[in-house]
Amino acid sequence: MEPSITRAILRSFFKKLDQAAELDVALVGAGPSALMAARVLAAAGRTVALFERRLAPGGGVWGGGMLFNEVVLPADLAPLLDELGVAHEPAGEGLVTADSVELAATLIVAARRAGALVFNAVTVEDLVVRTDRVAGLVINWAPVVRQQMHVDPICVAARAVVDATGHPGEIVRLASQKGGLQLETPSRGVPGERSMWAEMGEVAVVQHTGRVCPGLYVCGMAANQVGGGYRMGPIFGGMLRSGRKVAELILNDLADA
Ligand code: 48H
Repeated sequence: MEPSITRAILRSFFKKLDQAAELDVALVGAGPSALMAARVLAAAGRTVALFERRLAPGGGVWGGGMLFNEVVLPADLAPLLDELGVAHEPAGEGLVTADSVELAATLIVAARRAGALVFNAVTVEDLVVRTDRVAGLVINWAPVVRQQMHVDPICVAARAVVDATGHPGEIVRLASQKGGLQLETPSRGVPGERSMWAEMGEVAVVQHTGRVCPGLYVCGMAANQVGGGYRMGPIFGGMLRSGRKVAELILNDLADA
């Protein structure tokens, strides 16, 4: 039986990897904004994959606020939580709370069930570029990168790449520094996020979500790196809205192309 188990895993895994070799959308990171975006894009029929360096997708949701495993969301997102099946409780001031483990797990399942491929323990270490655009991702096993093994990566092509790497905003920096691409951001660079101002940060993260150069988009905390927005702490409405916004922009752009 053991050979059958091995072959079953290999066949199924390589079928997924083969599908990911040429994608409509490749998302770097699988935090809340990326998971939300992947769900919307996959539900619209696009081929989508998430590449996440950690073993567990979900990004910063699991830990709630300072490891108190609850997160806060604006009450107007209660219908979305109901649609996803995430329990929530009123918390005053137009807010609700939700169990962070339930939210993280649900966002992962929702993205998968919509048809998004998930590659965990995979680090995006570089971009595939052409003269004027981003054309794909350079990927390697996260433990290989962490151990600094001298192992060449492989690539996946994508019509749209999304930097959803959270606070570091790694991919946009790579595009401008190493890829030599001209950023369309207001500062033409990456000014970095600002200190805590929850209300402003929640709005800014959605405002700064969008295209940064042909083929490359940014969402979630990485968008605040690019736009110089405030941070907001453990309130996740902006992340979910940002993911939805980037997905809708990409769907429009791909339809026009
Ligand atoms: C593969 C990578 C790579 C790489 C990073 O940080 P995240 O949860 O992302 P967002 O932006 O959807 O959500 C941000 C939120 O969790 C948060 O931090 C908030 C609201 N902070 C507010 C505040 O004030 O602090 O997830 C990003 C994911 C992580 O899982 C990384 O491991 C992964 O991206 N990642 N994966 N290749 N090069 N870089």
